[in-house]
Amino acid sequence: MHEVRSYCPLCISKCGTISTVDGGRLVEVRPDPSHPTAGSFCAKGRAAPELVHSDRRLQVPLMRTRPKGDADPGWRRVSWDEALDFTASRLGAATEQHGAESVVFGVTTPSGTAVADGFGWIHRLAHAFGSPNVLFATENCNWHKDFASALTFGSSIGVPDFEETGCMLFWGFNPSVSWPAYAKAATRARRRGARLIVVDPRRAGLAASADQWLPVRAGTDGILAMAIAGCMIEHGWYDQDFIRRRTNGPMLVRENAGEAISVEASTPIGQRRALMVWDAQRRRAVAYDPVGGEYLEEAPEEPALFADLTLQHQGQPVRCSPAFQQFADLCAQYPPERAAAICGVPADQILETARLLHQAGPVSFFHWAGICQQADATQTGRAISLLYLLTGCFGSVGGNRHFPSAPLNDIMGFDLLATGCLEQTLGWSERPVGPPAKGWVNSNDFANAVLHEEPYAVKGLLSFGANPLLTKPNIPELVPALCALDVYVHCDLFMNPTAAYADLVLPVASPWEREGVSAGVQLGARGSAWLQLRQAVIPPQGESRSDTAIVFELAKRLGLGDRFFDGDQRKALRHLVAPTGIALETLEAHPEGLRVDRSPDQSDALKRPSDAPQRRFDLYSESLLRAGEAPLPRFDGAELRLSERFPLRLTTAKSSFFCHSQHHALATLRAKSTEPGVELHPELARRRGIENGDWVRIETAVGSMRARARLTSRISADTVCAQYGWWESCPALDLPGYAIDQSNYNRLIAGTHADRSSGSSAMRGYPCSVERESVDPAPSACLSGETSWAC
Ligand SMILES: Nc1nc2c(c(=O)[nH]1)N[C@H]1C(S)=C(S)[C@@H](COP(=O)(O)OP(=O)(O)OC[C@H]3O[C@@H](n4cnc5c(=O)[nH]c(N)nc54)[C@H](O)[C@@H]3O)O[C@H]1N2
Ligand SMILES: Nc1nc2c(c(=O)[nH]1)N[C@H]1C(S)=C(S)[C@@H](COP(=O)(O)OP(=O)(O)OC[C@H]3O[C@@H](n4cnc5c(=O)[nH]c(N)nc54)[C@H](O)[C@@H]3O)O[C@H]1N2
Ligand code: SF4
Ligand SMILES: [Mo]
Repeated sequence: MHEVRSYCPLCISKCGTISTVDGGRLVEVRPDPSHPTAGSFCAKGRAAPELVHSDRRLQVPLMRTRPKGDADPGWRRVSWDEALDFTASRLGAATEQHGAESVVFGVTTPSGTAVADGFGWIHRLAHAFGSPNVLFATENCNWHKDFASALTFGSSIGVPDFEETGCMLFWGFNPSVSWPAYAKAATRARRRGARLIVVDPRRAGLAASADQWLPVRAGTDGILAMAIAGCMIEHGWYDQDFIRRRTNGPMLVRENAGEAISVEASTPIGQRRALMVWDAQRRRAVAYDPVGGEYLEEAPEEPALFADLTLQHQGQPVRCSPAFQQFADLCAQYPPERAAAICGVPADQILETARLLHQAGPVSFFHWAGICQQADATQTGRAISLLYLLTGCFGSVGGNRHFPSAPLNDIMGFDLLATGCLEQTLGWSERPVGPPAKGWVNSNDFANAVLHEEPYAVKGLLSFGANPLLTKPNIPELVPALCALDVYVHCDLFMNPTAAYADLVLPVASPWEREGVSAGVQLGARGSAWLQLRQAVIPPQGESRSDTAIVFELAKRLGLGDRFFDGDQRKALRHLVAPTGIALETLEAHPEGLRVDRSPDQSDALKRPSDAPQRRFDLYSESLLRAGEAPLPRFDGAELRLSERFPLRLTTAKSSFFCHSQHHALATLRAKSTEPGVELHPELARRRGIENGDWVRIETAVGSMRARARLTSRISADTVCAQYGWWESCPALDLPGYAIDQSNYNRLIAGTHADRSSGSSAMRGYPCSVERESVDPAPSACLSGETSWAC
């Protein structure tokens, strides 16, 4: 029996752990209090031995022998050689006939699985292969906090400086469930007096003791953010100096958020496009060079934030005003009372929240999936970001910051794509500033390309995890698309309803059977600089192999070995950590991790606009304007409308005991949450004749699901919060599974209701109805879930 210090890789929290191994078996995983995650932990981490030694683990490669859609796929055990040869030759054939982009590579989420270990290599394989297309749930997951935030900040939203913050704003983010290390850090901040504001239709987690819990009606967040921002502006509760100096708020823009007024000007390094700012004292417009970050004539003492102007521009009179004023005007459309009627948050709370943000700083903030799954996700994220700009705290002590992390080599392999190839990504032409800009494809575009060859044919899918039939909204198109593929290879620890459509399923080693590198846990200076090599503590179960090993083997067979260190994973690992200056052997000798502080010249801080003094934050987004979107947040009717038939707002949230559609077969976890549940307010339930524990049917215009009613007054009265991800049975507890059209939340959502700029689907705020089921759903053949896959 021995113990190994490590971290749990099952979710974003990456809690420090100590694993106990006995006779080749993982017997216990417990928290490591000395790790930067400070002893955070959860039931899933504790259940890791059950996951690792589950008798449902895939043990050998399985080849389909019967047609897709047949209830019995007729899985045949094949050797790895046969499996890898099959994969390489079928992917090769698709490329020969239809081009490399006809093969899509899939990947599950690194925030809710351990696929982070292979994430970079999987992308590298796609790119070396010549396909830009990676099917990845980013648009509903991390896009808006990590990438769409660049539309405002030029970077991700960064991390809250928990140690110094005066006030935390959590918007559609419940770390008590989704990121225990953050919940712990936030709780510590609370103990030393930091204030907390939570915007969530449910009073979940830390919201229970927040200074302000804003019970927003699901899907109406953008308007709420504008209303709070409006109060701050009206009362002067914002950092005017920051807006003047650090944002493009003073830039003059044609009225109604048209183009910025620009002129060609000569700068120290040549002719460049300059923007104009109004100097109120001298009553004249002054040119400003946005690239150089300086005024091209005498800088105004106080650049105007408000001014209604008519300027002569290119010989024409042009009506314009500072971008900030136009933002203020848009906010003023939502005075607290009006916003209260739309969002369900009382007007006095909107005002109090504005006051708190002004008085209790420095303010830090975080938003996540509550925002990322809305029909207006990009504009909503922008509205929250602009509200945050008003506090003036981005990048400063106690605000949101980018702490340096250990530098790793970039292995994603974008440089391997031929010129023009990335632009071929499915969805690029519709969403040039969205996930396709990084090669990430959503399930709508994937299904469309398979079924209709638009914009070109897709014939192959090689997926590393993921279960889109339970996690994506367009199941009616996805099922036929999966059936229509020439080749679908799925690599996973477990069989799942999506993998059941594969031609070949490959067994993946669990994270306790393989290595992984973590470059930081996004917690303060110490946590961000924490570099840790997670070592395998037991051998791969059965014939399973790590994702990375599968990638490296396939690369060799595809003739791409030279891009993958000729299959030498150890060399690859050395390459990955080389920029840290720390030898692999040193990392191995420190399984608990070590802090890697970078000298300033190593720091990539200057690459981050938030830290580069000359770069201004984009209060007004020219990138969105160029992409045909609103450069200042607007919410003109894109939100989903309620109706008499569907008068309630449907939403969803993560479970403490499961990640998405995983883990439901693990007895200790399933025992804590036995059936798909739906949270309802008692008042709403009473009106519908629903009692606690009743089965209810939730219905939308496109589908329905069954769930068990859980009455709670900790939810906004007309929001319905149902669980997702239910399919798997748990024989150990004699609990059933569910067919994909039975208790599948995502059957309730139309794939077409999506954010224009990111493609995020409207899984939050969807119009629905709820009725009591007259009869309890009897266990039926299809309740076995796992075996009834029909095409
Ligand atoms: N236990 C567990 N942890 C996980 C995961 C998991 O599946 N299980 N998944 C990981 C992944 S991939 C992700 S992306 C993160 C996500 O982490 P979070 O964003 O924290 O997760 P969610 O629970 O989806 O959403 C957060 C909150 O948004 C609220 N919400 C719902 N609708 C709305 C709305 O319309 N507006 C607002 N303002 N709030 C709303 C929900 O009630 C919920 O409390 O969690 C990661 N961690
Ligand atoms: N209704 C609703 N739908 C949602 C969400 C929601 O909040 N509500 N959240 C969305 C979000 S934020 C996300 S990120 C997506 C997630 O969507 P998916 O990526 O489809 O996630 P999972 O359902 O967790 O499926 C993960 C699969 O990958 C496998 N797996 C786990 N670890 C590994 C590994 O290391 N390697 C390999 N090869 N496989 C592995 C698991 O066994 C499982 O089969 O779901 C989205 N869907
Ligand atoms: S929160 Fe749970 S699942 Fe996530 S890393 Fe920590 S122990 Fe693992
Ligand atoms: Mo996610």
